[in-house]
Amino acid sequence: MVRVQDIASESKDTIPDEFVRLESEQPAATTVRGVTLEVPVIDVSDQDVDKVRKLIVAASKEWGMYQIVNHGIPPPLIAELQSVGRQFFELPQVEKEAYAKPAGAKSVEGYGTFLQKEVAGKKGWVDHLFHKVWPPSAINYRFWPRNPPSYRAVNEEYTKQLHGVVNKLYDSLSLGLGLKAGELREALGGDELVYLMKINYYPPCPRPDLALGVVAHTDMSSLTILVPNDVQGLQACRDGQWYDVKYIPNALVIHIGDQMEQIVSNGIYKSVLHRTTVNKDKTRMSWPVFLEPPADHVVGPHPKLVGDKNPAKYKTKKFGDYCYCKLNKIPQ
Ligand SMILES: O=C(O)CCC(=O)C(=O)O
Repeated sequence: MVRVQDIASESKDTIPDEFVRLESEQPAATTVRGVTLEVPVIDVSDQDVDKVRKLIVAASKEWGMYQIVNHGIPPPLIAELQSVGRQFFELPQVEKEAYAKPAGAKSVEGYGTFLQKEVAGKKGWVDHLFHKVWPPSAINYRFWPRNPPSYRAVNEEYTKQLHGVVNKLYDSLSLGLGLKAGELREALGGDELVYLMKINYYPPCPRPDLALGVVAHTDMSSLTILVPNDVQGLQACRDGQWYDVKYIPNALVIHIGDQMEQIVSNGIYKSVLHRTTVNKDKTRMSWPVFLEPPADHVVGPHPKLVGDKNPAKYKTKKFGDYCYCKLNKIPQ
């Protein structure tokens, strides 16, 4: 299997054709320059909890994306998470291939390239590693790197610290819909809610004007909590235009995903359309954790949010079926 990392190391001035995006997608032609999109930045340590909740709810309705600062996850832990992930991707290719997603596997877990079936056979300039980090019953350590040796301890500690942030966000979003604090989390899987870690590795690209990392998409998750490195690359779509999202050291980027928008909130919250660009000289990396219902968990508009005046706008179905349709571009 050829990885983008290999292609990048052999590409000096040009890139293979399959990485040249259609003109309608090329970042140079489609990015609004001179403007960094000011997605809301929310200080979640503010003692005024009502104010914080209202900011989270408003940002989830209007933007579907925001950054949270002073979230309580120690910056040295975030730096360690980045360091162990980077060390994995810097291992010799043969070592990384030991973690490759097995051919034909149903789960996305493992080291891989080219996840999506793309328009016109185009490819994204990115390799990735997926593995579940929570709940313990869902973890398959076969996909957790054993090298560097601290990889597991660091990821376990990050996951432990993430619970507080996750619960705070779900509770705020639940109250924002007029539900009780725990109800939204319960509707999305409760204690079985899956935390799926992904590491994106975007090697330097000689033609960042023509290529994309991850193509435009909304996440299938309910929420995504993302740590980027300091190389600019995340873009959000707002009113049909693409904008760079400002990098803020140690902030967590929050995306509202499809399960939150379409399913549980019946369209009240908005999932964000986003994509990533790549850099000519630097490696960009990111660590999204997708918060997903278990595959056989049935998700639909929350019964308390639908009625005669508010008919359900989305079908109720198993999360696994939702993903199958989305990945294979079958109408939901
Ligand atoms: O790298 C990023 O900042 C975003 C990654 C992303 O959207 C994804 O992996 O689905």
